[in-house]
Amino acid sequence: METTQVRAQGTPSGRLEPAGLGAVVGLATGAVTVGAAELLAGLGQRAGWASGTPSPIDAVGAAFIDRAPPWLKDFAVSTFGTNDKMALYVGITLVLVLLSCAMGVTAVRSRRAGVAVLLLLGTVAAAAVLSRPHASSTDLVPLLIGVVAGWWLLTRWTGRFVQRPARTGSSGSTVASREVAAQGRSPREARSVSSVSSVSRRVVLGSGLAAVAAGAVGVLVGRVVAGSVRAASVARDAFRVPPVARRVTVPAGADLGIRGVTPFIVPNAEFYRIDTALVVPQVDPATWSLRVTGMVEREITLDWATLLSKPMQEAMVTLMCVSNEVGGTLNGNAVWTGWPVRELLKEAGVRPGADMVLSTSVDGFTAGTPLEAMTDDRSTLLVVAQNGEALLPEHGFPVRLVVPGLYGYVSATKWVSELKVTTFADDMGYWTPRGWSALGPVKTQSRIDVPRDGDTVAAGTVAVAGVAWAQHRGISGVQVRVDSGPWEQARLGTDATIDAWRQWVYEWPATSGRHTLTIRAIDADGRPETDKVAPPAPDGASGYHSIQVTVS
Ligand SMILES: Nc1nc2c(c(=O)[nH]1)N[C@H]1C(S)=C(S)[C@@H](COP(=O)(O)O)O[C@H]1N2
Ligand SMILES: [Mo]
Repeated sequence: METTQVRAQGTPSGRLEPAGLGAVVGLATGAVTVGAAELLAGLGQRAGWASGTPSPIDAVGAAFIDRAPPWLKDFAVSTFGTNDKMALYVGITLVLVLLSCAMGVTAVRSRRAGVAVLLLLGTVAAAAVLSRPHASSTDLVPLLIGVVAGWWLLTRWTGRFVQRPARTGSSGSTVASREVAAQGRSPREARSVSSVSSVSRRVVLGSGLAAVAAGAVGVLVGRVVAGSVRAASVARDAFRVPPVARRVTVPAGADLGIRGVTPFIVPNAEFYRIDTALVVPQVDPATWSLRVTGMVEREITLDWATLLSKPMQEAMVTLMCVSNEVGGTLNGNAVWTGWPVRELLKEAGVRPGADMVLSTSVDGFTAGTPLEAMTDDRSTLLVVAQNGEALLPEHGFPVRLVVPGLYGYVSATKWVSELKVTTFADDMGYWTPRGWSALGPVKTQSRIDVPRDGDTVAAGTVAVAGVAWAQHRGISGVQVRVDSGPWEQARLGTDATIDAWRQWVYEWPATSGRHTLTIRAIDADGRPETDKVAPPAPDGASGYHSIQVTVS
């Protein structure tokens, strides 16, 4: 009977080897498990019963990021830049595909061992889900259901497509083993593996593909549903920037208007993004609050309405990532609107002995900022708007910190939910135990935006231009050196504030040949940036930015 069916569906030789069958069964199982879990996780986030990170992919990815050594973060950011999260997703997918195949191949040999692999992977994912901030046991429900679905499929398929070796000698000649024997293999070989039953390759591949497709749809729908958590996006759309008591304006000539140079004010949609959040936290301002805790006279809980009722200020501040390589673009300048943190700390009353404020994000990220930078007269703000618009979700909606003069990893907490007044002796920000310096003042640096490294330009006057920064100290000069010639002064854009970068341009009389262009910035105290070459870790890259161009 089965033989006829097979012949009718495909060529007699159209069967899968046990390994191939195992791979298909494994992929199908993996896809159904993950697809079901991701779909339910998305629904759970949308419906609001999930409190932490119910998506096993996101939980494993986030747990991985938290455990990644500094060199790996460095490598990821320098290789993939702000696409580092996409790279992680691709990596997770590849690993899942490999592990699923291995699980299936195991299951074809021993169903029990296959199920054991599935349960082991499920346990690892469960541990990741439970390790995320705000995790609750309900976050495990999607994964549990996914694993049960996978278990069912794995058992059913290995039962259907794989014939167990018979227990007694007499019934050893199953349909399948006769089939395999008919294929020219010895009966011994047919008995040694749990033999593959006579289902055509087409049936197996067809149902395998259907399962993988169903799993992929589950993942996609789950992500779309989770990404559109309504309360947060509705509130963001409805947000109007509150009236501002102190405004800043961009002085004429701050932007030199040179093609190819980073705009003096970077549009929000183009602003660099760096964070450990694999999934952008969706924070509903109605439920958001900021707690001030630790070494204070009185703890304060600040809600959204109260924050918006405070006298708001604008400040122009260039944000800067410590992972930026020399010549890199992990920085951006914007006008931020917010309420000064020192006013909030004044209300709370800082107790003597404190020297640090540990800010915490809803996703568990923390930054340790020197207390001084939060209480002195600089424009350290609890920010609600960037360039006159609500913060984008990926830049910290509804509220983030911006502190002039410090790298983002020790200051610029997005989705901020707590400020703990404490000491460097007692507390550490997220990156400090991961190999980064506890203190992160921005280093004086400069970058050539045009021409680009490797460009060919025409002889004559060439505009060499870019940006220079020394946040909270200010830039007083930029110098350009052609090959090993003398340092020449570049022309600077108008100074807006010591907290922002300055554009610069040097009209280079370019002569034909290959040339090296090197620049250095001078801060407002007259100190040139260091030529000492250093990698980003532990406290920021340094060394002159230099490019090669050919003049034709
Ligand atoms: N919650 C949270 N805030 C964070 C981070 C983070 O990982 N999580 N990264 C910091 C770092 S390292 C930088 S450089 C800035 C980047 O801010 P942006 O993404 O708005 O440019 O955010 C800071 N705030
Ligand atoms: Mo950063």
